[in-house]
Amino acid sequence: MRGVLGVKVAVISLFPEMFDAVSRHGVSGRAFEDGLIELRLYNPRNYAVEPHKCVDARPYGGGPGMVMMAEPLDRALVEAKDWMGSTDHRVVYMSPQGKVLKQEQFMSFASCEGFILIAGRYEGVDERFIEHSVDEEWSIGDYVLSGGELPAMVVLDALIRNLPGALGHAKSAHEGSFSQGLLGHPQYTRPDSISGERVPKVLLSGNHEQIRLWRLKCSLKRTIDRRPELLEAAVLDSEKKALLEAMSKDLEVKC
Ligand code: 9D3
Repeated sequence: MRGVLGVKVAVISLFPEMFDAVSRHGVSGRAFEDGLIELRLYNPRNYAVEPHKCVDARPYGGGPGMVMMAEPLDRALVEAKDWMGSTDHRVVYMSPQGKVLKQEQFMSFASCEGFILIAGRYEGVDERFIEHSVDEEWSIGDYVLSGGELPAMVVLDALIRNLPGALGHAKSAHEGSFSQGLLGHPQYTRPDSISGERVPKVLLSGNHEQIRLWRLKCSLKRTIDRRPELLEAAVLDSEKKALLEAMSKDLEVKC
Protein backbone atom coordinates (compact mmCIF):
# COMPACT_ATOMS: atom_id res chain seq x y z
CA MET A 1 0.00 0.00 0.00
CA ARG A 2 1.06 3.54 -0.66
CA GLY A 3 1.88 5.18 2.69
CA VAL A 4 -0.38 7.95 3.97
CA LEU A 5 2.39 10.32 3.07
CA GLY A 6 3.01 9.07 -0.45
CA VAL A 7 5.47 6.82 -2.25
CA LYS A 8 8.24 5.56 -0.02
CA VAL A 9 11.78 5.58 -1.34
CA ALA A 10 14.75 4.45 0.74
CA VAL A 11 18.22 5.17 -0.61
CA ILE A 12 21.38 3.46 0.60
CA SER A 13 24.33 5.76 -0.05
CA LEU A 14 27.67 6.82 1.39
CA PHE A 15 26.80 10.41 0.40
CA PRO A 16 23.29 11.10 1.70
CA GLU A 17 23.73 14.92 1.53
CA MET A 18 23.81 14.73 -2.26
CA PHE A 19 20.08 13.96 -2.21
CA ASP A 20 19.25 17.47 -0.98
CA ALA A 21 19.64 18.37 -4.65
CA VAL A 22 16.34 16.64 -5.48
CA SER A 23 14.50 16.99 -2.20
CA ARG A 24 15.07 20.73 -1.77
CA HIS A 25 14.66 22.21 -5.24
CA GLY A 26 12.12 22.80 -7.97
CA VAL A 27 9.27 20.52 -8.96
CA SER A 28 10.74 17.52 -7.15
CA GLY A 29 11.26 19.60 -3.98
CA ARG A 30 7.60 20.63 -4.14
CA ALA A 31 6.53 16.96 -4.24
CA PHE A 32 8.46 16.41 -1.01
CA GLU A 33 6.77 19.43 0.61
CA ASP A 34 3.39 18.13 -0.52
CA GLY A 35 4.11 14.69 0.94
CA LEU A 36 3.74 12.88 -2.39
CA ILE A 37 7.03 11.17 -1.70
CA GLU A 38 8.83 10.13 1.45
CA LEU A 39 12.59 9.69 1.27
CA ARG A 40 14.88 8.09 3.85
CA LEU A 41 18.62 7.79 3.52
CA TYR A 42 20.67 4.95 4.95
CA ASN A 43 24.43 5.38 5.10
CA PRO A 44 26.35 2.07 5.10
CA ARG A 45 29.03 3.89 7.13
CA ASN A 46 26.62 3.90 10.08
CA TYR A 47 26.38 0.12 9.87
CA ALA A 48 30.13 -0.54 9.62
CA VAL A 49 31.97 -1.88 12.65
CA GLU A 50 34.42 -0.09 14.92
CA PRO A 51 37.26 0.73 15.16
CA HIS A 52 37.74 1.50 11.44
CA LYS A 53 34.15 1.50 10.17
CA CYS A 54 35.29 0.08 6.82
CA VAL A 55 32.70 0.07 4.05
CA ASP A 56 35.08 -0.95 1.25
CA ALA A 57 38.02 -3.26 0.71
CA ARG A 58 40.48 -4.40 -2.01
CA PRO A 59 39.01 -6.68 -4.67
CA TYR A 60 39.83 -10.39 -4.39
CA GLY A 61 41.87 -11.33 -7.46
CA GLY A 62 43.56 -7.94 -7.46
CA GLY A 63 43.08 -4.96 -9.70
CA PRO A 64 42.51 -1.25 -9.23
CA GLY A 65 40.08 0.40 -6.86
CA MET A 66 37.95 -0.82 -4.01
CA VAL A 67 34.75 -2.81 -3.66
CA MET A 68 31.86 -2.05 -1.29
CA MET A 69 31.56 -4.70 1.41
CA ALA A 70 28.33 -6.70 1.61
CA GLU A 71 27.79 -6.61 5.36
CA PRO A 72 27.34 -2.86 5.97
CA LEU A 73 25.00 -2.81 2.95
CA ASP A 74 23.05 -5.78 4.34
CA ARG A 75 22.56 -4.06 7.68
CA ALA A 76 21.50 -0.81 6.01
CA LEU A 77 19.05 -2.80 3.88
CA VAL A 78 17.49 -4.45 6.94
CA GLU A 79 16.70 -0.99 8.34
CA ALA A 80 15.41 0.29 5.02
CA LYS A 81 13.07 -2.73 4.71
CA ASP A 82 11.98 -2.22 8.29
CA TRP A 83 10.92 1.34 7.44
CA MET A 84 9.14 0.12 4.25
CA GLY A 85 7.03 -2.11 6.48
CA SER A 86 4.44 -3.99 4.43
CA THR A 87 4.77 -1.66 1.44
CA ASP A 88 5.36 -3.58 -1.80
CA HIS A 89 8.82 -2.64 -2.85
CA ARG A 90 11.66 -3.50 -5.19
CA VAL A 91 15.30 -3.50 -4.17
CA VAL A 92 17.21 -1.82 -6.97
CA TYR A 93 20.97 -1.55 -7.39
CA MET A 94 21.98 1.40 -9.58
CA SER A 95 24.62 -0.15 -11.79
CA PRO A 96 26.39 0.36 -15.12
CA GLN A 97 25.57 -3.32 -15.77
CA GLY A 98 21.84 -2.68 -15.28
CA LYS A 99 18.89 -2.35 -17.61
CA VAL A 100 18.86 1.11 -19.18
CA LEU A 101 15.85 3.09 -17.96
CA LYS A 102 13.28 4.54 -20.35
CA GLN A 103 10.29 6.83 -19.84
CA GLU A 104 7.86 3.92 -20.34
CA GLN A 105 9.31 2.13 -17.29
CA PHE A 106 8.49 5.13 -15.12
CA MET A 107 4.98 5.27 -16.51
CA SER A 108 4.45 1.60 -15.62
CA PHE A 109 5.35 1.92 -11.93
CA ALA A 110 2.28 1.64 -9.74
CA SER A 111 1.80 4.46 -7.26
CA CYS A 112 1.51 1.85 -4.47
CA GLU A 113 5.09 0.69 -5.02
CA GLY A 114 8.02 1.54 -2.82
CA PHE A 115 11.65 1.49 -3.87
CA ILE A 116 14.92 0.79 -2.13
CA LEU A 117 17.68 2.26 -4.29
CA ILE A 118 21.28 1.28 -3.66
CA ALA A 119 23.88 3.75 -4.89
CA GLY A 120 27.33 2.22 -5.15
CA ARG A 121 30.74 3.88 -5.12
CA TYR A 122 34.22 2.67 -6.10
CA GLU A 123 34.31 -0.29 -8.52
CA GLY A 124 30.95 -1.62 -7.36
CA VAL A 125 29.54 -3.85 -4.62
CA ASP A 126 30.34 -7.42 -3.56
CA GLU A 127 28.45 -9.71 -5.96
CA ARG A 128 27.07 -11.79 -3.08
CA PHE A 129 25.05 -8.80 -1.88
CA ILE A 130 23.55 -8.43 -5.37
CA GLU A 131 22.72 -12.14 -5.59
CA HIS A 132 21.09 -12.33 -2.19
CA SER A 133 19.35 -9.01 -1.84
CA VAL A 134 18.89 -7.17 -5.14
CA ASP A 135 15.78 -7.63 -7.30
CA GLU A 136 16.81 -5.46 -10.26
CA GLU A 137 19.80 -3.52 -11.60
CA TRP A 138 19.17 -0.21 -13.35
CA SER A 139 21.48 1.99 -15.42
CA ILE A 140 20.70 5.48 -16.70
CA GLY A 141 22.78 5.17 -19.86
CA ASP A 142 26.05 4.13 -21.42
CA TYR A 143 28.52 6.59 -19.93
CA VAL A 144 30.78 6.20 -16.93
CA LEU A 145 29.88 8.09 -13.75
CA SER A 146 31.61 8.09 -10.35
CA GLY A 147 28.84 6.39 -8.43
CA GLY A 148 25.18 5.54 -8.22
CA GLU A 149 24.01 8.72 -6.44
CA LEU A 150 23.36 10.85 -9.52
CA PRO A 151 21.59 7.92 -11.23
CA ALA A 152 19.46 7.39 -8.08
CA MET A 153 18.56 11.11 -8.15
CA VAL A 154 17.65 10.81 -11.82
CA VAL A 155 15.33 7.93 -10.86
CA LEU A 156 13.79 9.99 -8.03
CA ASP A 157 13.18 12.98 -10.28
CA ALA A 158 11.60 10.90 -13.05
CA LEU A 159 9.57 8.91 -10.52
CA ILE A 160 8.21 12.12 -8.98
CA ARG A 161 7.28 13.64 -12.34
CA ASN A 162 5.22 10.58 -13.08
CA LEU A 163 3.35 10.49 -9.76
CA PRO A 164 -0.32 11.32 -10.05
CA GLY A 165 -0.75 14.68 -8.36
CA ALA A 166 2.82 15.87 -8.89
CA LEU A 167 3.38 19.23 -10.51
CA GLY A 168 3.98 18.61 -14.16
CA HIS A 169 2.31 15.21 -14.08
CA ALA A 170 -0.80 16.06 -16.10
CA LYS A 171 1.16 18.19 -18.54
CA SER A 172 4.26 16.13 -19.05
CA ALA A 173 3.16 12.59 -18.32
CA HIS A 174 0.22 12.73 -20.75
CA GLU A 175 0.13 15.75 -23.04
CA GLY A 176 3.87 16.06 -23.52
CA SER A 177 5.12 14.70 -26.78
CA PHE A 178 7.99 12.74 -25.23
CA SER A 179 5.58 10.42 -23.45
CA GLN A 180 4.21 9.62 -26.90
CA GLY A 181 7.73 8.86 -28.06
CA LEU A 182 8.31 12.19 -29.82
CA LEU A 183 10.70 15.05 -29.18
CA GLY A 184 9.36 18.37 -27.96
CA HIS A 185 8.42 21.34 -30.13
CA PRO A 186 10.20 24.74 -30.02
CA GLN A 187 9.16 27.15 -27.27
CA TYR A 188 8.99 30.96 -27.42
CA THR A 189 8.30 33.66 -24.89
CA ARG A 190 8.39 37.48 -24.65
CA PRO A 191 9.35 39.62 -26.38
CA ASP A 192 7.72 38.74 -29.72
CA SER A 193 10.65 40.22 -31.64
CA ILE A 194 14.38 39.93 -30.83
CA SER A 195 16.59 41.92 -33.28
CA GLY A 196 13.92 41.41 -35.90
CA GLU A 197 13.58 37.66 -35.23
CA ARG A 198 9.90 37.13 -34.74
CA VAL A 199 7.94 34.42 -33.00
CA PRO A 200 6.14 32.14 -35.52
CA LYS A 201 2.90 33.92 -36.39
CA VAL A 202 0.66 30.94 -35.65
CA LEU A 203 1.61 31.11 -31.95
CA LEU A 204 0.19 34.64 -31.72
CA SER A 205 -2.98 33.75 -33.66
CA GLY A 206 -5.01 32.54 -30.70
CA ASN A 207 -6.15 29.61 -32.85
CA HIS A 208 -5.56 26.71 -30.50
CA GLU A 209 -6.20 23.99 -33.06
CA GLN A 210 -3.73 25.58 -35.52
CA ILE A 211 -1.20 25.91 -32.72
CA ARG A 212 -1.64 22.27 -31.67
CA LEU A 213 -1.13 21.11 -35.29
CA TRP A 214 1.94 23.31 -35.79
CA ARG A 215 3.51 21.99 -32.60
CA LEU A 216 2.73 18.40 -33.51
CA LYS A 217 4.33 18.89 -36.95
CA CYS A 218 7.41 20.39 -35.35
CA SER A 219 7.66 17.46 -32.95
CA LEU A 220 7.40 14.98 -35.81
CA LYS A 221 9.92 16.89 -37.96
CA ARG A 222 12.42 17.16 -35.11
CA THR A 223 12.06 13.50 -34.29
CA ILE A 224 12.64 12.48 -37.92
CA ASP A 225 15.69 14.76 -38.15
CA ARG A 226 17.30 14.10 -34.79
CA ARG A 227 16.09 10.79 -33.38
CA PRO A 228 14.62 8.70 -36.22
CA GLU A 229 14.89 5.54 -34.09
CA LEU A 230 12.34 7.03 -31.67
CA LEU A 231 9.84 7.31 -34.49
CA GLU A 232 10.33 3.66 -35.45
CA ALA A 233 9.36 2.68 -31.90
CA ALA A 234 6.51 5.18 -31.44
CA VAL A 235 2.91 4.09 -31.81
CA LEU A 236 1.41 6.81 -33.98
CA ASP A 237 -2.30 7.53 -34.10
CA SER A 238 -4.00 8.22 -37.45
CA GLU A 239 -3.57 11.99 -37.11
CA LYS A 240 0.20 11.69 -36.71
CA LYS A 241 0.45 9.15 -39.52
CA ALA A 242 -1.45 11.51 -41.83
CA LEU A 243 0.75 14.46 -40.84
CA LEU A 244 3.91 12.43 -41.45
CA GLU A 245 2.59 11.39 -44.86
CA ALA A 246 1.82 15.02 -45.77
CA MET A 247 5.23 16.12 -44.51
CA SER A 248 7.08 13.49 -46.55
CA LYS A 249 5.67 15.15 -49.68
CA ASP A 250 6.27 18.71 -48.53
CA LEU A 251 9.21 18.90 -46.16
CA GLU A 252 9.04 22.68 -45.77
CA VAL A 253 8.03 22.56 -42.13
CA LYS A 254 10.44 24.96 -40.46
CA CYS A 255 11.28 23.98 -36.90
C1 9D3 B 1 35.70 -0.74 -15.69
C2 9D3 B 1 34.35 -1.19 -15.33
N1 9D3 B 1 33.45 -0.08 -14.96
C3 9D3 B 1 32.06 -0.63 -15.09
C4 9D3 B 1 31.47 -0.23 -16.38
C5 9D3 B 1 33.73 0.38 -13.60
C6 9D3 B 1 32.70 1.27 -13.01
C7 9D3 B 1 32.29 2.44 -13.62
C8 9D3 B 1 31.40 3.30 -13.00
C9 9D3 B 1 32.20 0.96 -11.77
C10 9D3 B 1 31.31 1.81 -11.15
C11 9D3 B 1 30.92 2.98 -11.77
C12 9D3 B 1 30.00 3.90 -11.07
N2 9D3 B 1 28.73 4.04 -11.80
C13 9D3 B 1 27.56 3.74 -11.22
O1 9D3 B 1 27.53 3.38 -10.06
C14 9D3 B 1 26.36 3.81 -12.01
C15 9D3 B 1 26.13 4.25 -13.36
C16 9D3 B 1 27.01 4.73 -14.38
O2 9D3 B 1 28.23 4.90 -14.21
N3 9D3 B 1 26.46 5.05 -15.59
C17 9D3 B 1 25.14 4.92 -15.85
N4 9D3 B 1 24.30 4.46 -14.96
C18 9D3 B 1 24.80 4.12 -13.72
S1 9D3 B 1 23.90 3.52 -12.47
C19 9D3 B 1 25.19 3.40 -11.45
